Amino acid sequence: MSKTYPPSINRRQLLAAAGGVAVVQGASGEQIQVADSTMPTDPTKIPGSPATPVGDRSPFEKASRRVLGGAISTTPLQDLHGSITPASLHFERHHAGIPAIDPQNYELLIHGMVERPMKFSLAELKRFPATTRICFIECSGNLPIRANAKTTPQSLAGLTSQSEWTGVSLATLFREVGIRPQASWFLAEGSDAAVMTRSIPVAKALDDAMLAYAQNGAAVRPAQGYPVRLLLPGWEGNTSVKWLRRMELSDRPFQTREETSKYTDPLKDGIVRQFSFVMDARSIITFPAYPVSLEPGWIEIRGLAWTGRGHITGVDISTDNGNIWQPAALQAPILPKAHTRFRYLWKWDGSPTQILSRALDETGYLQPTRKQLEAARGAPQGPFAYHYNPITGWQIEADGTVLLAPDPG
Ligand SMILES: Nc1nc2c(c(=O)[nH]1)N[C@H]1C(S)=C(S)[C@@H](COP(=O)(O)O)O[C@H]1N2
Ligand SMILES: [Mo]
Repeated sequence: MSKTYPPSINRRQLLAAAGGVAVVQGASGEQIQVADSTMPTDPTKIPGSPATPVGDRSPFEKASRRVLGGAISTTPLQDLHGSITPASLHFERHHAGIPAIDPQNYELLIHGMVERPMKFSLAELKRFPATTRICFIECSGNLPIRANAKTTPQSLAGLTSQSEWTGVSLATLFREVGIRPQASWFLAEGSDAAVMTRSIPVAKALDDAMLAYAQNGAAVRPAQGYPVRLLLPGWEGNTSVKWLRRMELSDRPFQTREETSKYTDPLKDGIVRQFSFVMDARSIITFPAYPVSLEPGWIEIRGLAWTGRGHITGVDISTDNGNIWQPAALQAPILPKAHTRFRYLWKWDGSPTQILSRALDETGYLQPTRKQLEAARGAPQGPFAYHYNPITGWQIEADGTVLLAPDPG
């Protein structure tokens, strides 16, 4: 379904309205009186529906995840505002389905190189001092390489979502069990049928890792790891093990399937990168994007930028195929390891062009072009690539059609 922007009569052009008649400004500045279809309808005298224990969205709202083959669903980035992803639209990635876990029977074991191996119930975890933070989770495979021109932001980058997570910091739990000085890695194991396991450096645990039992103020959703998931802010989604059942401390990584046969990145000359945990800076313009179609005039270019290394410090926009770059405005609060919304006001004159965005983070890392990325890492292999974050953008045709930009160099 394609929508046209800007709409022919918009709020800005509405000068006055009274008694069902509105005065609007015509294309050449003249004032026109029209029957006012832009005014709200009269308040009804018929009482509306009653209060309910759990709310639903308006039946007119259609934003939805796109389900790909049952094990993946993507967030409709183009339909969201602000920076929080509603839990019901958080992307999903599970290797063997969503297990049904009764929180009454939930137990977490921490053992290995610790003074006091311990099991924690959910209620015990909730008794520890709580911590809350907003951050994104992004799958490291968040870019279909063979995307065609009719690709939406959701298809291009819908494997990233953001929540406010609440739980207990891993440092607190590791103090409780008394991790030994030699313990430098730990295994995180899920209780799903995939028994997802990853080795994580203890340094990350002591830095900012947490066990999350709440998402956007409510219990973590089943798809996101109910009742408890590991949360490693800024690191590839795969390491945030869901339905967490066990953590084992060790003095070395465990070399699990998910870090040997998968989640490694081929580099040039047959070398493979392992334990590439941190997500690099990336940005995406979510409006305008396929499938909207534009009319010449003022347009607010909107999108999201994020980096696993800390704060986004800038987003540059080019509206001329990458020749000139101008800074976009960033929406506060700008949080570390979090989706940051950007906006850029642009007057489209009707000529075909490409609009592009590139993110800059606090370490000075600038989102690379595809050529720069491939010069450093080699071309991606297979239909998906991990940690593949080149500059992307949108091609705007003379008739206002918006398509994925073929290759913004
Ligand atoms: N136990 C378990 N944890 C898991 C997975 C899984 O299949 N099983 N998938 C991982 C992958 S690949 C990603 S990208 C994130 C996705 O988190 P989400 O589904 O909450 O978006 O969870 C990770 N944690
Ligand atoms: Mo993933």
